[in-house]
Amino acid sequence: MTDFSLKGRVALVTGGSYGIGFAIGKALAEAGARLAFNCRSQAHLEQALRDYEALGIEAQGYICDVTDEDGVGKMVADIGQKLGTIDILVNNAGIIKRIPMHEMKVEEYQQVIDIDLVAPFIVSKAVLPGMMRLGHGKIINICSMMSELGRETVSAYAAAKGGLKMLTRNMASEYGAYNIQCNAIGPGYIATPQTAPLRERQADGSRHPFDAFIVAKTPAARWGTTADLEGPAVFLASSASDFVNGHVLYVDGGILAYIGKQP
Ligand code: NAP
Ligand code: GCO
Repeated sequence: MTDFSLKGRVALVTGGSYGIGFAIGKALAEAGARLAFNCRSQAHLEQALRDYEALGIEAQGYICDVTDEDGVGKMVADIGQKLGTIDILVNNAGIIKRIPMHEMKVEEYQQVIDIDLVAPFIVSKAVLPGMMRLGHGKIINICSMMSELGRETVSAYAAAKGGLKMLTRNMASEYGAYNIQCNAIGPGYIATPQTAPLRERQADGSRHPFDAFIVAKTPAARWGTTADLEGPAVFLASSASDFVNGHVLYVDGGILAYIGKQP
């Protein structure tokens, strides 16, 4: 019988305080995993702990910037002490900066690359030895439509998410022999704080042009919700996906398959 249970597993979701990370953390915990998450803000951490508790989930929260290799190492060690060796890692923490490339500062480009591409390397590197000792592991990187497509103003983000797709494939190649599967989820356009600027009502009360654009580009004719990502995350975190490796599972309502509704 296919097993989607995560009972007895320890999961770390980076950026699990709200948005997609919170939903994935919730889903993994509801499937039986012991949950740890991190973020940078004390206020976000405290709110997330209350939110998880309201769902009956006892989560271990950490203030840790995923770009801080020493801090990540200390967090992974503390999780090992408190919950056990990490079996499941979701590299979810990420930012975007929407700036025309010719106006973007190198520091701004670098910050997006550091958080969205270098940090998944840092956190994965910290958890791999434990997974290798366990003889199993699941790493799920959160990619994007921008792992496949470009658009104006998101050069740093697209470069990072395109790189994250290939990091996923390379980790799958390098660690498959240890029974560690590394896959990615590629969300479409999901209603979270990160995309709120793209959905804001205009001064005259009309819909944001990008909002209407995305709905027309999506066969499902809607924005995704964080709940749409919960099942795919449990699948890739569970033994049901033990022979799935190096795959990017696009959860996009069909955007990548569709030329878009005729105007
Ligand atoms: P979000 O609402 O902005 O949430 C980002 C989360 O990451 C927050 O918990 C934030 O908490 C944390 N975070 C950001 N930088 C961090 C850092 N340096 N260290 C630790 N935690 C950090 O974003 P989201 O929409 O949920 O997106 C989550 C992931 O999905 C990102 O990788 C994003 O690129 C990707 N994605 C999003 C969409 C979408 O449409 N929303 C689609 C495809 C992919 P703090 O601010 O407290 O650190
Ligand atoms: C943007 C959006 C997208 C989404 C997501 C799509 O400005 O185009 O923020 O990048 O966040 O990555 O999959």
